Amino acid sequence: MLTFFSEDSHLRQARTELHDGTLVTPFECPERLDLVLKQLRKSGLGDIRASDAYGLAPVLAVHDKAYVTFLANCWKEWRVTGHEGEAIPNIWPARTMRGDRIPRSISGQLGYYALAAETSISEGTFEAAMASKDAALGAVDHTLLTSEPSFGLCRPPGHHAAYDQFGGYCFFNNAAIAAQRALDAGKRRVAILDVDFHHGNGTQQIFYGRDDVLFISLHGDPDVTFPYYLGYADEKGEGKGEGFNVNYPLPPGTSVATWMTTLEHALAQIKAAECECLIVSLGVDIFEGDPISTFTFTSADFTLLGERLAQVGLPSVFLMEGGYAVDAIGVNVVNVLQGFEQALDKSL
Ligand code: SP5
Ligand code: ZN
Repeated sequence: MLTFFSEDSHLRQARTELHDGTLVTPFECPERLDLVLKQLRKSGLGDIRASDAYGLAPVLAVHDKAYVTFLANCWKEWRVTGHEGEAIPNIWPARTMRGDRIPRSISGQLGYYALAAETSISEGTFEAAMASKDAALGAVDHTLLTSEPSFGLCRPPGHHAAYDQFGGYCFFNNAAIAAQRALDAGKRRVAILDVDFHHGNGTQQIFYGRDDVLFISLHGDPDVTFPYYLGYADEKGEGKGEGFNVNYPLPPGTSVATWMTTLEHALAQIKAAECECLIVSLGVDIFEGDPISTFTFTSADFTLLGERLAQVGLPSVFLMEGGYAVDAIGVNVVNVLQGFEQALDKSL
């Protein structure tokens, strides 16, 4: 399996994350990339290719233009207006305020375009977000051309990024960008299966009114887990998108047996919807050792997940999302991809 990746993904080097009331070094750190790359090389899974630069057109196919402009300019504007630290929102158009105006001030814009405050904007953030979606696009293009599976080593991750909002360490929604690419290349319906510990609120929001993308997510119950305000089981899509959004919220400590049984339900939906391509939002923060999550996958369980996904029998693209137990991140990601490849080989 080929991996697509851009060195510029290293350019996001934020120093601050608002966590439990203090500013800490972000969990979503550049070492994550290097550790996955190291394990990919060691595993012999396949070549690692530098992805092409695709520019902004595929981003603008799923994101708001003014939002993209905000991201491109935010760091510079924050600096020239005399701020000391990294750009962190501290006020929002909350329920009792106006949401119909975008303030001129960068502080006002930050709150307008943010859905969470843990994700600081820093020098290089926009450039890294561009690199990340290029990895996703390189991967999906390879799979569209060859029907072979591929891995987009995306960083920063994408699934929390909505049409015009960043947060949850995400800026551009890489899975949404890739799914739209597949549709534009002629696929009639694409499934996005989100296995990250957190609900993929951004992906859900982008496709909520559409029937050409089936979004299915297994995640920590938002009643007690980030992102709290989306990801409940009664969110099923709207208008012609009704029935094309499926959420499986699961309680903290959910066993792997229960998770895998839930996956069977998810895969049955993908089959029933006659999807022509599978995009996996691959967060390995379902690992038992993850520092911010509460699921119980062992490294060996990730192999079983990859094997099961191969049996779906669709052209498949894996895109990196979360996973913060850095010591194990390489093994956990590579186990999914190797499990997938080995099961494919067996089925031939
Ligand atoms: C892509 C992705 O996985 N983003 C996750 C963003 C999570 N951000 C907030 C996490 C808050 C975690 N609180 C856990 C408290 C543990 N002491
Ligand atoms: Zn996550």
